[in-house]
Amino acid sequence: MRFSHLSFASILSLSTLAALTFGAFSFDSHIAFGQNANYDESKVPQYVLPDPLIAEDGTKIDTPEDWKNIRRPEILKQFQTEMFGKYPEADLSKIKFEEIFTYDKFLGGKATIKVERVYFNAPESKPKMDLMIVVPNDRKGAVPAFLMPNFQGNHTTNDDVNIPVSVADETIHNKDKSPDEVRGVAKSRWSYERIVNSGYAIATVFYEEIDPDFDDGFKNGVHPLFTNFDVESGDYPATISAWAWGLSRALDCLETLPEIDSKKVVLLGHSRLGKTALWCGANDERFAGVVSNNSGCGGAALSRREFGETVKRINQSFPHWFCANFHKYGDRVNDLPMDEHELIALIAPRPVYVASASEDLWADPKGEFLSALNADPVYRLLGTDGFGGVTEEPDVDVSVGATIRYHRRTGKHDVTDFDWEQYVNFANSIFGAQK
Ligand code: GTR
Repeated sequence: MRFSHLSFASILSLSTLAALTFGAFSFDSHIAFGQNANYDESKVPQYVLPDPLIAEDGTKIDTPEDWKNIRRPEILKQFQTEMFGKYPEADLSKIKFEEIFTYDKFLGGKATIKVERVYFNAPESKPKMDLMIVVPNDRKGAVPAFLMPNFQGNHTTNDDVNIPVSVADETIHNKDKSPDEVRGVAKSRWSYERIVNSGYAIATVFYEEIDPDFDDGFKNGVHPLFTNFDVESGDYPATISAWAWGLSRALDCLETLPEIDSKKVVLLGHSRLGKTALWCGANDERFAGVVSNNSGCGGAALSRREFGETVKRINQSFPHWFCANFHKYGDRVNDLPMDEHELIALIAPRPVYVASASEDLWADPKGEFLSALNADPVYRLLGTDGFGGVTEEPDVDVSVGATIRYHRRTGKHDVTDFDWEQYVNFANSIFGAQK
């Protein structure tokens, strides 16, 4: 089956364009949005998406076995070779965990915070990351958990002064601010009360502790530890691959904690970390579910639509996120052997949630929806109910789908309590309600 954007075409309203002009900036986005980008649906080029169920040799894939043995490895290889680079390899015997902090009075005594320091190259003290875990105190046994990396440090996710400061050695965020100035600044993105009251744990880590978010030729962070890294190759593990690998190590750590049911961990990421969550979930099949929050270009949004942020633009702005081979596709996205619906398909049959925001046109909400839709045939082949019969973009603030879910929240590029309400429901649909 071939898909074209034409069947889903719609014209953006003037009010949406106005919202874009004035509303699409967020603090963790450090380039000016929108310049020279296309936001006109009628100017989306015609394209044909690669069919996830046709193998490179033209064979139709029509059994779960052929998906698993033939097509899935092909698509995974395409993403590794042409986009994110190889998935990192390193000596995992060097990874060590050390509990450095516990505090059982979080949220007025409802939850315990634990911080596990993850050394990536023990006995060296660096690089390292501090994984903060929030666990409900009224749990009866091991609880399911969310894992969501943060943009500015663990202490920015809540006002509680007891939360230890986590700071990367090199960072683009809050370089000139003291930890106390930024404590709690991102708290609106962290619905700890809702999560804990619903019976879930949540773990978080400052993403720049894994790999700093700037282009230094891959010398800092965890890159020196990768045994399959060669900067001369076109498919070296770039920075998104490094962050993804770090999140896999966070899951290794969660596996050692008796209070966490580590077979029930949902990986969640926002924006560049939404791209990371999808890529990590595609490679690391231990994650029970994946949530892409406003991941946009290089995440859930179809590259071939060239709406909002494009492959060309993202490679210019963030050359370190993707491997060198991806940079070749700026002016020829139709030559990509894959598109982003297939990144979602790599997560199948595990549940996946794609979330957009109505004013976040830079991330192309429609392109994110179409990825979810076009991953459906793979989910169905694997015996799930896929997108649950959804074919049209839903109204704003309505969560739709089944094993693949989607919503377009009213508002900007962000993570809000509305989003969290949907993610807790999503986790309940996978694991059963915890309360
Ligand atoms: C923007 C970038 C997006 C998105 C965002 C973010 O600057 O263009 O791809 O990742 O940053 O991470 O907040």
